[in-house]
Amino acid sequence: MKISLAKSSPLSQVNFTYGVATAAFQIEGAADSRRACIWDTFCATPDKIKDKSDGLVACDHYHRWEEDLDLIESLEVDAYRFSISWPRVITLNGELDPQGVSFYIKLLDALNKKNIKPYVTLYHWDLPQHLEDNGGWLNRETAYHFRDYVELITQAFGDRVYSYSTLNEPFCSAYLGYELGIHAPGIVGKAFGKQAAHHLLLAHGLGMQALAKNSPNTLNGIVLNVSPCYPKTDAEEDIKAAWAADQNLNHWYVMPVLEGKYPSSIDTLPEAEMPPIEEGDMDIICQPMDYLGLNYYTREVYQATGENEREKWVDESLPFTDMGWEVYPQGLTDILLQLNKQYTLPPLYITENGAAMPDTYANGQVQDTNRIEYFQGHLQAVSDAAEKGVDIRGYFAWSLMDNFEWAEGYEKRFGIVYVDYATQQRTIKASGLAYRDFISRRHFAKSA
Ligand code: IFM
Repeated sequence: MKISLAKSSPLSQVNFTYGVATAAFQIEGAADSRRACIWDTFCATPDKIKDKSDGLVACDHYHRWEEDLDLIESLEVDAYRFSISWPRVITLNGELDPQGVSFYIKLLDALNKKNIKPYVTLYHWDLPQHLEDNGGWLNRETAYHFRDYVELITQAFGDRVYSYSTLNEPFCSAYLGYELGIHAPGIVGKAFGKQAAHHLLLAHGLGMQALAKNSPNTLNGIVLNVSPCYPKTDAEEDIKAAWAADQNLNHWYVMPVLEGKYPSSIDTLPEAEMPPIEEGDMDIICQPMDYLGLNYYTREVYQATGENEREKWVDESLPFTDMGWEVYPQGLTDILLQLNKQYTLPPLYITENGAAMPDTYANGQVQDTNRIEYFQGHLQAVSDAAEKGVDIRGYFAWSLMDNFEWAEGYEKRFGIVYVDYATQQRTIKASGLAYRDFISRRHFAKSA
């Protein structure tokens, strides 16, 4: 099965960037050569991770990075998006750790040598544990520690990076980590979620300022997870429920970074849940950005269950991924069009899109046709939005390889490369081959 788009699609043009993405904690392992982060602590807490696993070894990428880079090169992608482990590069005293920094410098140099553009995420959820011990994202100071880390690491990396993003999915860090407590650090409380979110957004703004100063020539932005929120019915209560979810998930992050204010749903918050906004914060949060990265996996449908209460509804007739998420490509077109209508957007990148599927490895192969269909549908959805005028410059498949899927452990496989965790052998799945062929046909079109 092939992935294909019309030759006339904006996504078929040679200057459209295709990549694969990963994150440090999910693939690196080698925990003994860095300081602890909140996910180490969370994994060591009973009953937090479904398969009781952890990130100590993961895909052992720290030791196998050269092999992994060859794999990335063989996929013929233009770009590789990966994150820096903050606790690997910064010591307890806030200084650069030469060993940690040298790991990433080698990686960056090798990527540049192979002509693969490095898209570097500065924070993908692995907060140093010593900062959590001091309050983590509930403590305003953490935003300033982030800025200091960005200052130092950008100086160390020099001109090796093509693009930086400050944070990956602050909604998940704040909501899953500090409100629901199902991600690290496992804190529960409505007010905590909004407090953490505000400090994460502040960290983004301070990080952008540091990037503008130290790295003005890279593409600098943020990566947000977005899902369109639909009402289950036309009933007023369901429409309100979907609106509230949309404000909380999408606009709570998009609006501050682009317009320097929280959405109007802030007026519905009880005093105790108000974010701790200090004078000047919103101006810091709203910095000029070279791009906005959007991660999309599925849509959300809501029905009201009471005054200001809602629950998610799923359409059982749709296909589902192994995460139990509806496969709904139209949602990606919808959210891109909605955001484009409401905001003056910088150029967009789809920085993550992909699916966990119940893969089976047999005779040296993984025939993941369902994942190929997922990519086909979603690439077409991006193309549809681009044809309607949304400025989208790139697409990254999540993920390069199977890895540690947070609270789900290793049982959910998002990779286009299969990882046998017992031997660490990597095998390109049928979806990886299809993605490679799709990308290379476009390159071929260039030279033909
Ligand atoms: O694995 C995660 C990733 O770390 C962040 N975005 C969503 C992915 C799938 O759940």
